[in-house]
Amino acid sequence: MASEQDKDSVNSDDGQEHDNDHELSPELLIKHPLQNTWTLWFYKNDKTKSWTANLREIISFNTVEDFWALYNHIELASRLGAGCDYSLFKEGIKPMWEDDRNKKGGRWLINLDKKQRGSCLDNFWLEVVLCLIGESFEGESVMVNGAVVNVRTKGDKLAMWLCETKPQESIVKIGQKIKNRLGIEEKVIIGYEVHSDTMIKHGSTAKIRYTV
Ligand code: MGP
Repeated sequence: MASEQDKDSVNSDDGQEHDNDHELSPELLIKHPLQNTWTLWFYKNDKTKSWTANLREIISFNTVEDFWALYNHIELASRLGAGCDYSLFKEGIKPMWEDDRNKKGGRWLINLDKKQRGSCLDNFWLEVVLCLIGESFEGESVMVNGAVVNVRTKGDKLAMWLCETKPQESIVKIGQKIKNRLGIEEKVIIGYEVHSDTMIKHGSTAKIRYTV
């Protein structure tokens, strides 16, 4: 007959007995929920296809643990090919101007110079993503739809997409928060563009509505 001690012990492959007495606390078993479910999208620059056909929905997550599992599994932005994008948006919002929740909105745009791919791009993108999933914009978080990183030979870009263009006060507050969180120097000015302007821009810059 097995003794009490035998019942609480497990023989592993190595023939040694391991104590099975301690149950894992719920804190270790339960994943930490995020306030929103987020979807990662990937854009691969294939010139034979349309912009929309190049955009792929990858996966959605709604816990801290699932976010880190995903983040650790995918390539860093700096290692993506030229012309590729990552987008992270609230579930149900497509990372495109045409989506109903983007239509009236715009983006805070951070243009990086070529040297910054090595020094800033990955840290900035991670910080932007953590701002999103951590709902770092307090009362203004509801205005935030998602963010995009564009990997481009001419200079990479990061953008935070918002659902509105007004009120100015809220938009500017979000812009300031991004600037602070990324540690962007005061003298570096970033601008807010409205998607309806970006769509019809000629050349590389659209009309800037607000700056911080
Ligand atoms: P881009 O990928 O945002 O920037 O837009 P890129 O490659 O740096 O180019 P630049 O023009 O800003 O210098 C490139 C092109 O992709 C746009 O001109 C559109 O043709 C297309 N495109 C980009 N976005 C974000 C959208 C979108 O939301 N909807 C559609 N239909 N096309 C888009």
